[in-house]
Amino acid sequence: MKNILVTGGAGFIGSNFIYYELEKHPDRRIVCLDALTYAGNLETLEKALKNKNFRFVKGDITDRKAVEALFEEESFDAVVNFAAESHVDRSIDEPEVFLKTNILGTQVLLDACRKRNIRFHQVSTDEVYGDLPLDRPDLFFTEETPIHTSSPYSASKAAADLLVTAYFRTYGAKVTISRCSNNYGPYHFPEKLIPLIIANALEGKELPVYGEGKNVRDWLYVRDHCKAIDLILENGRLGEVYNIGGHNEKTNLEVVKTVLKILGKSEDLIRFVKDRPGHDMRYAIDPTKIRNELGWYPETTFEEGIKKTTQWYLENRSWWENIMNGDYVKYYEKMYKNR
Ligand code: NAD
Ligand code: TDX
Repeated sequence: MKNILVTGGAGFIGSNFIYYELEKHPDRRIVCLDALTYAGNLETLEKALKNKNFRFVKGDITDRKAVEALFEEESFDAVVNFAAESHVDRSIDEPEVFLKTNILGTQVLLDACRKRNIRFHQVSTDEVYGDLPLDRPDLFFTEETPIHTSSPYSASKAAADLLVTAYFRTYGAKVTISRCSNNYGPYHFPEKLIPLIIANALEGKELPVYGEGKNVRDWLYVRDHCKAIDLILENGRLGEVYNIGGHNEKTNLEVVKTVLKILGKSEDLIRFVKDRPGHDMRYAIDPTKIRNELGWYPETTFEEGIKKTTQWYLENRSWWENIMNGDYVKYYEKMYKNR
């Protein structure tokens, strides 16, 4: 595969994937299409923009004309779709844009791919399976677990997944889907739990923990997710779903306390606040299929990954401060004003 379109590459996981690909496949060209919504940050791609094998295009995946024009201009071998509205709390307040981007945007990309017989990979989430009870630690999500969504976010992701498999069955589109558990690592937008806790703790601000902090998430270091997608793109079976997760289950309170310990900050900063409506209790992935079929395994334990991540936020303070103070939105203008 020589030329890959990565949508949503100015966000958290997409940008990590771009860096992974540029490093792992130096002969590969990566084009990033990103609308630069509040969650997109071109500063994240600063190093990639210096690489001759990388091109950034500002554009919306729901804009059929713009997407078609890009596909006519470029000759893609594959598309990896990260572009999405991704924050559950925002989906509860304003669901509509989630339906538009996550479902209709996926359809636009699927149409562009199936017309040209281009390989398409959909980056989905374990949240499409709903949640598991806390008192059944023996239960895990497999690829056969029924779709059972809780939030407008997860419902929109599930709808997109169903569309992807429908395009496989009806049109023979060359598709795969991955469903990963919670990621953490560099370039994670500080509205999500881990980066929010690190940033707030460093600024001596309160740390909001929803409910009693007993909800469990299955954390995966972002680079391990990128490695899995790369493997699926190379060797995944068409029409298949692959679950991705590394058996790193932690309660939210455990995560918050771990971060505080690494930073040497006091637990007095913790504030228990009103719970998220419909809050999923526990996510836990069974990754047997991807391990057996593609030889994937996670390389970073939670203990190592959370230390590396905290260190990254300490060393890249201006990256998240620019987000907190809103300056990051000026980066695109600055970069492109003379072009
Ligand atoms: P993110 O919110 O950090 O990034 C999303 C990116 O998509 C941003 O750069 C944004 O500008 C872009 N975007 C949004 N709407 C767009 C549109 N209409 N057209 C073009 N670009 C648009 O998200 P993330 O955490 O990196 O998640 C990436 C993908 O991975 C999502 O599809 C998400 O559902 C999935 N996922 C995330 C996690 C996680 O823990 N973060 C876990 C599993 C799956
Ligand atoms: O301030 C907070 N306090 C808190 O207790 C925030 C932002 C979150 N939480 C809790 C809610 C969750 O139980 O922490 C947990 C993690 O929350 P988020 O970081 O918002 O992630 P989550 O809702 O689990 O969803 C994430 O993982 C799956 C991503 O945002 C999704 O895009 C992905 O699909």
